[in-house]
Amino acid sequence: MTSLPTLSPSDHADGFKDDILAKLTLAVGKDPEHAIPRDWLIATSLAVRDRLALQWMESTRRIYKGEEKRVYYFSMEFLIGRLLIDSLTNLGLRETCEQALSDLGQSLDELKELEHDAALGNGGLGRLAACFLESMGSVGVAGFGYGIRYDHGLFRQAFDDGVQIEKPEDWLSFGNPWQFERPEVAYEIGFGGIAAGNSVGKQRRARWRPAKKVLAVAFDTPIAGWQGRRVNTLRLWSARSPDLMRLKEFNRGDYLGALTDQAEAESISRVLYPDDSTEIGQELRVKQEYFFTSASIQDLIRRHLHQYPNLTNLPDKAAIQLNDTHPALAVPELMRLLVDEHALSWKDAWEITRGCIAYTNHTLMPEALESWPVTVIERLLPRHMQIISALHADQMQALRAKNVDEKTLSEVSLIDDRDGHRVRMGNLAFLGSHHVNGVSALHSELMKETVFRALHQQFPGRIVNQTNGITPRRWLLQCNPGLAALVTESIGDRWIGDLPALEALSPMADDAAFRERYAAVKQANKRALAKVIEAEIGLTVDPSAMFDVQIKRIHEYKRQLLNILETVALASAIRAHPERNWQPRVKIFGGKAAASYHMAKLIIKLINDVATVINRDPVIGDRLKVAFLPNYRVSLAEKIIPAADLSEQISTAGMEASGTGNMKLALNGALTIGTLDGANVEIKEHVGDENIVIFGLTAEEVLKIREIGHDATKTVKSSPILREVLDEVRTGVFSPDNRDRFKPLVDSLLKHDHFLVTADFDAYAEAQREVDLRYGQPGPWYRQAILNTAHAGWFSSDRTIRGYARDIWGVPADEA
Ligand code: 26Q
Repeated sequence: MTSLPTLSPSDHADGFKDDILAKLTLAVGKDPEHAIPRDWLIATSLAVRDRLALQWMESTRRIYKGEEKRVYYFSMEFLIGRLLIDSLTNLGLRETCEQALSDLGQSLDELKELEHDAALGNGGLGRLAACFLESMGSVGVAGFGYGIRYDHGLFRQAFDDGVQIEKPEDWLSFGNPWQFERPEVAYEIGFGGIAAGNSVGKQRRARWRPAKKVLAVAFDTPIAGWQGRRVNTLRLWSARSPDLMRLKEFNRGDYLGALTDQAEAESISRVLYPDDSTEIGQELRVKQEYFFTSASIQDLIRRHLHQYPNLTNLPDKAAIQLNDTHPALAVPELMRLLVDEHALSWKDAWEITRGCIAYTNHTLMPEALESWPVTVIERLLPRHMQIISALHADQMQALRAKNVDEKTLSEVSLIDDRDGHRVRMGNLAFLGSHHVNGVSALHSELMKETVFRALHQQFPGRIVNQTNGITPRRWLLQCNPGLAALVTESIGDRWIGDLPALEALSPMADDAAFRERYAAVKQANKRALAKVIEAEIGLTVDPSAMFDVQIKRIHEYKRQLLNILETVALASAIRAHPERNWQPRVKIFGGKAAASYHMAKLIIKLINDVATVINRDPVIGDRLKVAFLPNYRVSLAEKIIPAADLSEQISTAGMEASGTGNMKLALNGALTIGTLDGANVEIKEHVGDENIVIFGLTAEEVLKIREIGHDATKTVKSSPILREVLDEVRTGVFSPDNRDRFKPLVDSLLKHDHFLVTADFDAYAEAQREVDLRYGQPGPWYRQAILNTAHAGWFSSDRTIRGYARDIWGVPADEA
């Protein structure tokens, strides 16, 4: 069948050149003479898309013919970033395209910067979904991503006098060359109305007559796996009103009235919710969740029935993975379709549902576990509430028959009857799944001991672990071409599809010549980042200083506060003894706070204010600089990560489910300073105790301290350095314009310190001095940096996907 031509690069480049010119004229409608860079970008993307489409058709046909089991990854978020370099790399066309563009007087390096990030996600969970799609293609799993095509992705972050300002994001404003609109693939999604005739006989069949309907229209994006072996589909749903502009009203002259229905329907896919920490418009969030879940299930059922006579073999042909509880309505929706629409018995329907669905948990924090008021579900989805109630009754009956105690019953219940009645989405997802997984070894164990303790006892073996991973294509090959080239020259290119092959670099960690070349790559990356810092915030930094990086969402549990407080302490120490041999550092921060997360926004302001004071202190000079880069996003991560020397992974132990930035930074040769939390534990095991700096309380100690109550005031009293730092912050040293600005921050730290910042402060400061000592010896430093790269291979998302394929989905995957 169709395969990529393997012509010599220049011949190939000629063909590519013609294609780009054809796209520019015929699709973009521009004369090359007058085309602006963005026109060239679109023309190039369309030429790449053609090549992608051919491979895509082939993959789709192969899946269909082979009757392969399909994996459906349901996720509210896909944090894709840019696609041009990704597609070019995976199709093996990057150099060809570079050549073609340069023949046309254009530069791929410049054009690629014009592509908007597809920022359809908040952070780790969304980026994981994107890495998984790419890895499924790379290891030969027939994967489909299902999600929402938000008109507006995650807000853009700007700083106004150091305060975070949220600006609307508009990734579609210049069109999206990667998508294929499928107006013919559309499903009706109902809301409200009544569900009549529950428990018709034993089968509990019913008829739901929704009061309102919204259309879900499909948009497909092809996602290429490594070497284009397989191109999978990301199908995102966009909301439309089914009766465009209610013609009757329109004809009667009520133009605005006719448009309101349309506006209301379309609001469902208008904007991505920024994080869970906000008091959100609950109804709209539930509508979004049901909207994409229902459309996706209808779609996969239609596809199944196109190929097979009925739905009894659905679990053999379709695996549904729920990315957190956001799509947990898949459980009652699949039940509803099987029982009400396809006339299966309740019992058979339940077996099929549980046979298809599996659920990934990403958080243990009680406040982040989703639950919705029964009243809201009843109003929006009356039939689903009936089904949830019936499942609840079944579960209670089965457990009572086993004489399970009342405490366990209330823990495993689908309905929380404490503060008003609420549906617990975690328990619903757990009950409706054949497997439930955590995302790091520690996290999966803690799931069994905390949130899902009782459910784990009732269903032993259901919880499994699948430690997260990252795709080596984006997070080494594409973002760090210098290091990728050095690695390939040294050990060949096998690592790209088999990351553990990096292990072959280990012996070279002791080779002085190799170290120097590795160091030269890092230096070049740091010079490039220094330029970005200069351009973005006008700060000049010395590329030979240690680049110390904390990039992630701003959250109290991630403890950016710990980092900035220690920075304040370091600044004081430098000021007191400028004559000492200080190890120069640049503290680099990046990350967004949810718009209504007051404390997180205050931490951003504090970091920026501390930066202002430190950066202009002539006594401190180049010994310490602080740079908070605005609008952290995938494309900025791709510039920071290759330039990092030190990776800050300092969450309160037991709170970070896994982390994935920690893996990206280690792979690119940054040393981790971190707590024994999430996947840091496994990173330590892989890179070796001597190539990581661990400090602070363990998860077990955290649980214990919280039980007896942590006395922050006492801790601060016994730490003179911390006391001085907090005094400075509280008395307005960094906020001369408003001396009380950070008082609430310090007061809350002294009163609650829920995240144990004070408890870990001294240990953290000591660990930082250990890092300084190590950085002062370039030989040993680069040795450990190289060993981090060499030993990080296990954290490939290819490994993770093979794990899911084997333990959860029951589908074959290619060996490396
Ligand atoms: C929930 C309800 C209403 C509105 C928003 C939300 C919501 C949105 C996003 C809840 C959670 C999220 C995102 C969670 C997330 O990114 N978790 C991270 O997942 C990563 C991948 O497994 C882990 O590595 C991180 O440790 C975890 O924090």
